Amino acid sequence: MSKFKLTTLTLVLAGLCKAAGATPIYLNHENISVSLGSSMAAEPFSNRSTADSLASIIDAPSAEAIETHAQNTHVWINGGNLELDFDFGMEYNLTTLHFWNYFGEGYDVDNIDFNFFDSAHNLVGSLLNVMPALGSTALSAEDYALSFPSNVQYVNAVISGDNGQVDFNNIGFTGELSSSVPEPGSLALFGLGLAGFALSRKKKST
Ligand SMILES: [Ca+2]
Ligand SMILES: [Ca+2]
Repeated sequence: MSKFKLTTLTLVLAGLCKAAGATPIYLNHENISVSLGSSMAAEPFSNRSTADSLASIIDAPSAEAIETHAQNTHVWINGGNLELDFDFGMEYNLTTLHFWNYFGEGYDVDNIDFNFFDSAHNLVGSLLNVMPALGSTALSAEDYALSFPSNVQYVNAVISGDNGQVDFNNIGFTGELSSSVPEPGSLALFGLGLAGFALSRKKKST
């Protein structure tokens, strides 16, 4: 095999692996879970059960989703902070954080401290003193670019309001899987590429 062909094949392979690993994924109830942090009482929410409230935090279908503020879409703490622990199930290289805040100063979230951990629970990054903008009645997310690198499986968030009120609709994350496992589609493409490569070799040798 010539040096040129080997280089071409290596480039194709690298491209395929990169494409498979670099697909941005929106993380919500379909692929992550969220629970109350260790500082919380069992049923801290004023409007609904903990189970219903936690489900509502990660139920946005996409980062661009618009959600109307209603009893069954938002969460509310009256007189205290909300601490949450997110578990992604595996490590992601996060790129963006999305937050759907309440629309009035009397109940909205005024500060959030995020800490990010890898699968071994080592701290890999922080986003502290996030002061989200007010939402609107038909809420879209405010996006925060995350500059630290990678390998996040767990996120701890402490969410508070200046007046002891915490009210918001959703938290979401966008990231790429940290370990780039080639997907079946990419493997098939690679197989086709190999076949094509073998064919071209055969053609040229005759
Ligand atoms: Ca919601
Ligand atoms: Ca406020």
